[in-house]
Amino acid sequence: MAILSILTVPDPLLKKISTAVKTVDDDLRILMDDMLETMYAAPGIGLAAIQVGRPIRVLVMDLSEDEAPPDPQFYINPEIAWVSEELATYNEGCLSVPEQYADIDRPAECKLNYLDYHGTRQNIHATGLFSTCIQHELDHLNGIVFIDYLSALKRSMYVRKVKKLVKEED
Ligand code: GNR
Ligand code: NI
Repeated sequence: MAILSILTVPDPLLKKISTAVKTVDDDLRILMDDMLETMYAAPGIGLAAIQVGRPIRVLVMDLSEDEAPPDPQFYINPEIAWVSEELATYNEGCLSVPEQYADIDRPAECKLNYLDYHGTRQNIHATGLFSTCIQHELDHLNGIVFIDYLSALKRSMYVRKVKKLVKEED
């Protein structure tokens, strides 16, 4: 396994629309395993392939509690089939916008179709943090980062802070 480097805003790749996966094979599973390791090391609760520079429709997530055993989840070609009218607000963060947070409203619940680690079709009904996180990850596949929901002024402030942070790191 390998830890991959995570792109941060304003990297133009983060605006790219990711393309559907054609075949679920061992090469893809190697990438998903590396993404999971990268996400755990960050640490984060979700990661989209575009965040490690691969514009394909693949996500990994793990929402297990700190003390609980790991619960890795893999989503390939996820599609939203339904969203609730009711919204929920969550103070979101993003590994591509390190150390910055903002309250974002999203549908409280959603249903999706996807392929799992083995390429088998699955349906799921997501609520709570799971619903928020999967919608945040799905946005990445469509070139959207949570700061895109903020005012232009706030967004540029967040980008400036991230640039400074990244500069201080090297
Ligand atoms: O680690 C993450 N935490 C988080 C918190 C609230 C809402 C969404 C997220 S996802 C984020 C990891 C990430 O950037 N995924 O794309
Ligand atoms: Ni993110």
